Amino acid sequence: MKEIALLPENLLRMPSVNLVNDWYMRSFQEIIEFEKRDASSKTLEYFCSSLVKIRNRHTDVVETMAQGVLELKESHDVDHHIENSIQYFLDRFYMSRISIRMLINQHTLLFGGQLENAPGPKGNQYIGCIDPQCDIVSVIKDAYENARFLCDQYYLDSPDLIINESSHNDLEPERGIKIVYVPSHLYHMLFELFKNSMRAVMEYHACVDKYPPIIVTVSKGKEDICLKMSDKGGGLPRSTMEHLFKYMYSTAPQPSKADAHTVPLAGYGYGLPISRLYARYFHGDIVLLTCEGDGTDAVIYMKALSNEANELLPIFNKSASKFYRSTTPTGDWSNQSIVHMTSQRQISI
Ligand code: W6P
Repeated sequence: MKEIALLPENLLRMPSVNLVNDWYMRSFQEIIEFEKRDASSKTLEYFCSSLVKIRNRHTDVVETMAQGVLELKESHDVDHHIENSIQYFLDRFYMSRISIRMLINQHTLLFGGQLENAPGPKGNQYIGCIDPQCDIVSVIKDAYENARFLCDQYYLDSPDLIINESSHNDLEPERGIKIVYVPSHLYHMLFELFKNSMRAVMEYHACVDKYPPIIVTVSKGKEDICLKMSDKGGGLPRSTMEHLFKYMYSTAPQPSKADAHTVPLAGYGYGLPISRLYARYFHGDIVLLTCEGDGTDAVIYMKALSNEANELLPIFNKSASKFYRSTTPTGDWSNQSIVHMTSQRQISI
């Protein structure tokens, strides 16, 4: 909330941004109420139902902030500095939202008494929304099938999927790579990448009715688990690549929810930048490599060792607030090692 207050003034005045700010104010007030209470079972029950209410209140935060950015673009000139501030803010804001929603999900699943930590589909013992034995290939197939359904509806056909598994660790079996992960996060990233790849393949090969398959290679090394999705969708010019993860660039009027089913693969939206945040949240990443005239490789990196896959969180401090006045990269993430990758200068507080 302190960081929202540092946003460019023009953006702060937009009605949608105000609405989001009000949601946060109300939720914060509701949460600090619990400071006064004792830890009776009645309080715990009420705490759970408050969390559910807060989660529902904040369901449309991403769309509403996007609307706010759109309102700004339509009413004001947006210079580089403002665009930078918005990119910086939204990355941190959505990352913070991912982590808070993860905590709310954990709490309500573990203490809400709905599921009683029931075994997952294959008898797996989920811990809240974490699957300690997340089967990567089945998440890939699930995301592919659902993206293909949309692709078939829109283009009346879809590219096939080929999955290759390879393990560079001789001690590991070649098939069935498992990982401690939140399957819904992995699904979100894969679904987004599949939609982009499918659209590219269908548009690029529109004249011939034979479509090259999308090939996903899953590999496990000592440090990383890598999921490489290769399409032959003709790629993109290198100059457009840098924009794919930008919120300002991706902000176009969204199709209304009512026509969502008629334009299923439309627009990049916020899908790519938010997918990359999901990957980075557990110290992974998403990287795109494109060859114009051929196709695109998208790689999801995940940490192979679960003890390295802890949360990466934005923190609010003097360095963070400085950013909104200068565009110098500053050390304002909870994990300092990320600073080495993003800037030469490291500023400590
Ligand atoms: C494209 C553009 C793109 C973005 C993200 C993932 C895959 C692809 N393929 O042509």
